[in-house]
Amino acid sequence: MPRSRLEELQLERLKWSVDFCIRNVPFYTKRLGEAGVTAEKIKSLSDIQYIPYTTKDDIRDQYPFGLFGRPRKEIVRVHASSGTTGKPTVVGYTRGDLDLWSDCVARLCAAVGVTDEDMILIAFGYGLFTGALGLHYGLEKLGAAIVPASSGNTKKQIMLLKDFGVTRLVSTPSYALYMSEVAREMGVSNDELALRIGLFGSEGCTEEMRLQVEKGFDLFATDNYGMSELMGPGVSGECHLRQGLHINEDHFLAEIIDPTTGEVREPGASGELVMTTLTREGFPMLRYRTKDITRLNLEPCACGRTFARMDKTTGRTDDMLKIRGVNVFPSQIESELVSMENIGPHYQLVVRREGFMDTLEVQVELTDASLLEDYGALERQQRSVKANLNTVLGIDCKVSLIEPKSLERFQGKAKRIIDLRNQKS
Ligand code: DLL
Repeated sequence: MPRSRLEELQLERLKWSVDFCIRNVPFYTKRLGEAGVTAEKIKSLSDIQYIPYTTKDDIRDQYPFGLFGRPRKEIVRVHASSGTTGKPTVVGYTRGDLDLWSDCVARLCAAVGVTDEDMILIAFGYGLFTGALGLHYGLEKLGAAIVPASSGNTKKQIMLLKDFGVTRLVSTPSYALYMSEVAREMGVSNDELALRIGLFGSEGCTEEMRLQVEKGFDLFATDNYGMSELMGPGVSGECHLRQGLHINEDHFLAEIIDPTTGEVREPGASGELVMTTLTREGFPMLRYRTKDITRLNLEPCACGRTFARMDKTTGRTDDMLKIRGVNVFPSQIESELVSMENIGPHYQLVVRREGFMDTLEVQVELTDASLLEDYGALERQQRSVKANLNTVLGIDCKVSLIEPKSLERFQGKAKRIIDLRNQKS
């Protein structure tokens, strides 16, 4: 669809969504009433700027079902995102929403070449998390054979990959990395597996880390983005060319804003992604602040798709560490660590408060334990990691090189930051 036609469709759907929210969600009736916004007043896509943002706090305040757009009778599924503190974010789906969700996911999976010939193992945890069931129904729509393994019991997963001739793997990139480690420990080589493509997502992964994941299983790794508040997976994903993640723009309207001032930025500028759902009924969202940092590219992709593409996210606004006044994104550290020799892709960041100063300790595994016996070599390695990080981050940090396989492995989203700043010592 040419962009001009797509934008007409988005405008039509934006008016529908605004009207739907005003009529069905008391929170929006009040919010939009106060802002003086009605569907009739929206004449162009840029008029979206008059709609106030919706935030995670707004969702929390309406816990559990206050933002649902349809009565309970019409809700046929509920999911929730875990959230590290407090109550989860609960989202609802009508039958129509589920149908559109599987369309959105199927579309993105087809874009990386999934067909009905594929045998696909889903190693996302089945449950309230949207990842597993979202991919499940999307892939089923394409006619692929699904192995709903869920996460955990990694040895069994490897056995299934091998015995079933699984061709595609669905998981977080960090779990795929761990699975490949376990496969080696079990003596299973990549030649014994039929894995060709990994459909990864749900967490950040730098290009450097992606290379490690690809090496682990000798496959082609693609990235999928989404969030429970908007639907789950199926919001955007890479095609086989991997030149950005195609946003399903007929269902979502994307904007980029300055995370500090809230001002809308021009396409091409980096900032916080704000999303509006255009077709959802169970849980419609107007201008939801995702906290994810990315950039939009409106140029058509060489694959022929005309939807805007977003860059792989570089982090979340709330992931950013402020160490002695300097902003540090974990992804910067990951890029640096993973591209250095002798140290492994597994790392952890520990932030502490010592006196009035914040300190950062970077713990990273050595790839080869024998280095631990050569004190001189170990010290040289440590100095070079420290110097590299210092140059990239502009702050001094402590570097601890540790034994291979000593850091925690993850079966879902990796948790690499340990922030001890608010703990009493
Ligand atoms: O993680 C939905 C999902 C499942 C997407 C499976 C893709 C595949 P939540 O648990 O609500 O939903 O977490 C959403 O995870 O705001 C991002 O910060 C992060 N995230 C999701 N996908 C990516 C990605 C699912 N590809 C939050 N790259 C989002 C970086 C991602 N971060």
